[in-house]
Amino acid sequence: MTTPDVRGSSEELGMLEVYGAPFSTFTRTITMALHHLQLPFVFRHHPPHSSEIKAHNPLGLVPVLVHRPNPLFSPKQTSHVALPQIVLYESNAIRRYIDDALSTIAHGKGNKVSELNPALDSREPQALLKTAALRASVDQIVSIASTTVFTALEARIIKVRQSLEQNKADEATIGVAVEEAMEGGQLVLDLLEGFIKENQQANGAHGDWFVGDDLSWADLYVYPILADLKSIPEGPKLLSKTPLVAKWVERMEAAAPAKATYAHTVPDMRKKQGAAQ
Ligand SMILES: N[C@@H](CCC(=O)N[C@@H](CS)C(=O)NCC(=O)O)C(=O)O
Repeated sequence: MTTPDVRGSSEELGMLEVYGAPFSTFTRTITMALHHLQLPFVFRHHPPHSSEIKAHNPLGLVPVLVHRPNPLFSPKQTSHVALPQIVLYESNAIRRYIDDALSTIAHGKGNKVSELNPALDSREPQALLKTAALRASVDQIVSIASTTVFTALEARIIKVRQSLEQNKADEATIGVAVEEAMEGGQLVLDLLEGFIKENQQANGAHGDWFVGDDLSWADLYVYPILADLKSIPEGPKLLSKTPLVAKWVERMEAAAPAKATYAHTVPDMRKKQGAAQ
């Protein structure tokens, strides 16, 4: 995973650190968002439950975001009152902080990047309802990705295969071990296919994303899981039945935030190890 040059930190932003592991899908969601917003951060590579993570998150889970609004090295510190360091864990809390604080700073810096939520249009009731529903759809997919999709694909298929491979199990054994979970995997991919289809029907050529006409948190929560899925033999089998999702994965993997966060992910490590794809 690339670490943008810390000298890119600005006085308005201070210093951002993400503690986590590149193989962690929740970590990748957050680092992809920061890359998209062109906000420089330092990546602190530590596995879940390590002492470095537990020092910030009693649950030991990654990612953790640390924001020092007034870094000691800031050459032009104007405030005499040092702002407290902000430590956040649970990607959803980090997401809110990025939306409410960091995204605003990114736009203040003149970064030409889109927001990660559809804008709320409150000029008239109909527009308000429509745009509020779109924003709620982003939250709906984020919630589904964090629970149902993560469990069905990451916990029941990807992690099972990875751990059996580590124990030198043969393909037949792995096939039997994940067989039952394949049906659940297909169900969640069908669900995701339905979201993209619905968005394409609503937005035509612009419906290439999960919600609305641009990249949103919905895409950033689903993508790391599907990137992992695509890198194991079960992935192409499942994705061949959901062509819209398969195309969306291709579009996402070609985008800058996915490329910037690829190193040391599950797909990267499998490729380097020559593991079954
Ligand atoms: N609800 C948490 C979930 C974070 C999470 O489960 N992270 C995984 C890595 S993707 C982890 O730390 N796993 C270690 C464990 O479950 O013990 C969030 O949204 O941040």
